[in-house]
Amino acid sequence: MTLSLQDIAEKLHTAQANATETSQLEEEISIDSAYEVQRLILDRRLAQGETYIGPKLGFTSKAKMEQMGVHNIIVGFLTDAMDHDPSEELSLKDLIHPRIEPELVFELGSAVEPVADESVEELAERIRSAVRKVAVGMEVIDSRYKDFKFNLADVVSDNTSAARFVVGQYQDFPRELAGLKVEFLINGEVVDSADTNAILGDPNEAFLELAKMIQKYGFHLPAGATILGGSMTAAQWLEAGQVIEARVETFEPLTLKVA
Ligand code: OOG
Repeated sequence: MTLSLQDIAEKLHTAQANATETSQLEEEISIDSAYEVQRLILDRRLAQGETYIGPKLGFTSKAKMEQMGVHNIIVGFLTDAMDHDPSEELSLKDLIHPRIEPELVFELGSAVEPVADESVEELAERIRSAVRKVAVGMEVIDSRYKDFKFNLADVVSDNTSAARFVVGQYQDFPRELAGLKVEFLINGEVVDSADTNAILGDPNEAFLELAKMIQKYGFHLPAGATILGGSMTAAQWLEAGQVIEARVETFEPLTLKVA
């Protein structure tokens, strides 16, 4: 049976809503079609009352590319329903097989819309200068696919596994972001470490990658948008009772308790 893009969106949306895993796509769809599926899922989430709050980048670090076997930068969407307050315990009840990863989070001061005939570098610079705040964050990813296995078209269709995110204390931007030490801890033990240059060799490059994806796929950047820059380390499985901590030099550490 060949599913239409609408059918694929429905299958993935239902898997997410019911927290049940589903099979990888049998259909060979193009990456453009996979972004179309993602938009159809966003339509469903907006129709159920969620609000779009910004884009997230994925596979901006070698650690993540190697862990998941996908070597292209991807973008997904975030909604208010994914925004978890880190002062509250995270329940795993509505998730399938969640993992967590440390990221940098940017907050836009003013909206950025692409304009005709602008170069990708110009758009990247406008995004960078619209960013007002930056924080340490953590993203909870929860692939809707069985065994957390996917190819590029699968993961783009599945809104890049986006599930939840938490944001630490915002700092003013611009500020120095390159070469800062990163530690990822579970129950007080360092389970992975990196530095912020794990993101594209310099986290400021995230704006260029985002600009490319916006010109290609039309992601919106409203005023106040939240942008996730992608994980700096491999992701870790989440389990009940854990205390997860992301530390990035010069920022307040961010802690999340799992219920
Ligand atoms: C896909 C999402 C990857 C990141 O930060 O690299 C991602 C996945 O690993 O399930 O968000």
